[in-house]
Amino acid sequence: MKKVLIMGSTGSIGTQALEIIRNNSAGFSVAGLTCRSRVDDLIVQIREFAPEAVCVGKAEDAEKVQALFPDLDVYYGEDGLVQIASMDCDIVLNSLLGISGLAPTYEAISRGRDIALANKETLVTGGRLITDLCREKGVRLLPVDSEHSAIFQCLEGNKDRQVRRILLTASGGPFRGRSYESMKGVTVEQALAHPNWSMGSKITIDSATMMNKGLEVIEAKWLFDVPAERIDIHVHPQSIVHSMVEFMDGSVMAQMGRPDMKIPIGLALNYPDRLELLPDFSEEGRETDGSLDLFAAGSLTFEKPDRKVFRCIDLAYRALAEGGSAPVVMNGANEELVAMFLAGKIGFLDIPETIERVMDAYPHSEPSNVEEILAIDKEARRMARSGGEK
Ligand code: MN3
Repeated sequence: MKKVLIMGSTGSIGTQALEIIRNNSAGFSVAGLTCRSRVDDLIVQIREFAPEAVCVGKAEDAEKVQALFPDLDVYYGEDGLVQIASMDCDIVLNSLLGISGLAPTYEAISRGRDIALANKETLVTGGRLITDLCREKGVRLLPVDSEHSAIFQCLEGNKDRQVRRILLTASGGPFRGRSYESMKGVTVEQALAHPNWSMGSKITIDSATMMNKGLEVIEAKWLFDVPAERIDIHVHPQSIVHSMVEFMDGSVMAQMGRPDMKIPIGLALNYPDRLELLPDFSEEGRETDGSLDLFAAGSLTFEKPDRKVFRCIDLAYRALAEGGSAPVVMNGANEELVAMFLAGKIGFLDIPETIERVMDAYPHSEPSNVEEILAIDKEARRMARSGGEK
C-alpha cells in the first residue's frame, strides 16, 4: 500500500490522480490533500479519501475545514504547504501551480520522499538545487508531464546508452500556423481552446504561447541531463507520439498513446509497475477500451516550430543558456503576465514582449537556495507588472 500526498488535489492532475486511486484502492491510500481555493471540492475529497492532513490557501478556510473534521491536521498558506510536505508518506504528487511548487518539493525531497512531478516550474526555477538534493537523498523524481514521462519510458532499459537527441513533441496549441501579427487581438477564450488536452488555465495559455514547450525544454535538461542544443522541439498536432529519444547509433525510440494524462500519472504513482487503467468514457462520449486506435488517428505529422511567431521558445533557450537567475526571471514574469492576460489586463502578445524586456533589464545572479529563488521570482513579477521596467 503506497501512501500518497497529493499537492493540488482539486486541479486537473489532482482529480485524475484521485480517480486512479479510487479505482486501485488496494494499492494506494491518501496521506494528505491540498488545494488553494476550491475548498468545497476538497471537503468532498476528505469525506471520500480520509486523509490525515490537508492544506488550504487561507486561514478562514482552514477554520471551516477544521470545524467539520476535528481530528484532521489542517494547514494553510505557503508555510502550510511546506509543513504538510514533511508528513509521513511514500510519494508526493506535486501538481501545484507555478513556482508555489518549489519550496514544498524541496522539503519533501529533504525528507527522502519520492516525487511524482507534474509541476514543471519546480525544475525550471530550481533545477540544479532539486536534482542535486535528489541525488544526495537517493530520491526518485518521476515525471508526470506527458512528454517527460515518454522520454523516461524510452530511456528505460537503455541506461548508460549515449543519447544523441531528445525529440520533444508539441501539439502546437490553438494558434499553430498563425502569423505573429494575427495573434495581436486574440481573446482569452480563443487562447483557452486547446485542441487536444484538457488542462488548467495557466498551462493552457502557456501552450498557446508555446512557453509551455520552452519550460519543458528546461525541465527535460534537468530530468535527463541532456544539453539544450540536443533537445529538438517537434510540432506533432495529433498528440499521439508523446516524445522520442534518439541514441548514438541513430535508433529512435518513441512512446505513444492516447492523449490521456492518467497514463503518465498512473505510471509515476505506481512505478516501476504499470496500472490497468479502466475504460475511459470521457472522450466526447466515445466509448474506448483504453487502447490507442491508430486507424482512427490517421496520419501522424511532424513540423518545425515557428520560433519567429512563438517567441517564448527562444526566450526559454536563452534563459537556459544564461542559467542562474535567468530561468527564474523568465518564469516569474511569465506567471505574472499569464495571470494578467487571463484577467483581461493585457493583450496576448504582451506576454512574450514583456518577458523579453524583463529578462533584458534584470541583473544576472546565481541563486543558491530556495529563498533566493523566491526573491528573484518576486522581483521579476513586480517588473512584469510595470511592463518590464526596473
Ligand atoms: Mn507537457
